[in-house]
Amino acid sequence: MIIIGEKINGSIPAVAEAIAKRDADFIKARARAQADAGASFIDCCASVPEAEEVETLHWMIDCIQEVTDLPISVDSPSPQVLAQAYRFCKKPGIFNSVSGEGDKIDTIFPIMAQPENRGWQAIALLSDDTGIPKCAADRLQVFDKIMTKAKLVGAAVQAALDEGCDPMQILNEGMINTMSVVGEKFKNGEIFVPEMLVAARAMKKGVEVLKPHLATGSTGAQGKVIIATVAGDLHDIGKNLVAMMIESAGFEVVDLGVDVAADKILEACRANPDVKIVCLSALLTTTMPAPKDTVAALNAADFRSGIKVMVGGAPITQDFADEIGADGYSEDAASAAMPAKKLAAA
Ligand code: B1M
Repeated sequence: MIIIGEKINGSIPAVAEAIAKRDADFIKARARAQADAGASFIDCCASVPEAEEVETLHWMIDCIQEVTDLPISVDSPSPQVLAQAYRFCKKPGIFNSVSGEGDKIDTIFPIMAQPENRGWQAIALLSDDTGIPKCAADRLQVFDKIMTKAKLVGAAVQAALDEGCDPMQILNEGMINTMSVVGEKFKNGEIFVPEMLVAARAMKKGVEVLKPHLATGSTGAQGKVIIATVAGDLHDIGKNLVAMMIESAGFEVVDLGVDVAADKILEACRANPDVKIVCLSALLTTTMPAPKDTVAALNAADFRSGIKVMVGGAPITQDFADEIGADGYSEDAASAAMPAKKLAAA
């Protein structure tokens, strides 16, 4: 967890007084107290008229850096002020903040993109020129706009491709392995669901850049596949990669999305009588019963002899696949096409 100490802010009357009197001991004492209390960053906000802000922040940042080497969260509503004040910091800290508003992103992101500013982070507020969105979906739209501007992941993937890295290596080592780190951090309580969501969105952006280099385009000649993440499960990155690889191997893929109940899968099979394989992805130990139930429902269907069922996902094993009566299993997306081809030909 990141703790940002917010006690050095000119909107607090005692701090405003200390700033006006240039009482360095007061600011230093607050910085020290927050460091001792376990802060990861010390926020520094002047809350003075903009004309005085850079000079004031300079003085405050110097005071803080005299007593602690914690990184600083440079806090101002003005991107122009942030663009000057961050230079007073001895080590990378946080730009507090950017948002979809005005020229904030366009001012701050190019600074962060400079190689000498590696390590600087930004707090992104999910508001824009229309104000604070009323619902979560609209906030996420602002988030997407900010991430698109940041082009962080896509640019990093593109840079690796430009340097001649193998696309499969970028996917496996750069992206899937990173997701394991995200998973570990979540398990250890260091990050929470929103951070996992951000990581998932970043991964999707990266996969978009990678896709033309991994997938060769589908002819559909191998037949039709229905793919879904099982009921109760919202994880779709692995499923999407499997779909991409299978499609690339010549299959036509009907993707039913996430959290797909058995009856929906049966319905889709009836609507696609030429389907050859049903692919089920499950990521949670708690959703492992869902592929079992789905296979059972498919086994009871009159069309079962005409289709094959393949399962996969982190908690799924070959033994589990055999136990629930699935016809095929694959450990990862890269090797999913092979059993799919075999099943389609059987
Ligand atoms: Co969640 N999540 N998550 N999560 N999440 C895991 C899976 C977890 C391992 C993290 C952890 O605790 N270490 C853990 C599961 C623990 C368990 O069951 N034992 C977990 C949990 C607990 C949860 C929630 C319950 C958290 C909560 O709310 N308290 C919640 C559940 C929501 C739900 O589904 N109902 C939840 C939510 C989420 C987000 C929505 C925030 C997000 C998913 C967003 C999205 O997918 N659009 C998310 C994420 C990102 C993860 C981690 C960090 C990454 C998953 C991922 O995309 N991996 C994950 C930790 C981890 O994986 N290490 C975690 C990369 C992807 C390429 O790998 O999906 O395994 P994967 O796919 C692989 C193979 O499995 C295989 O191919 C791919 C590789 O090539 N494969 C198949 C997959 N499907 C296949 C099908 C096949 C063949 C192969 O044939 C048909």
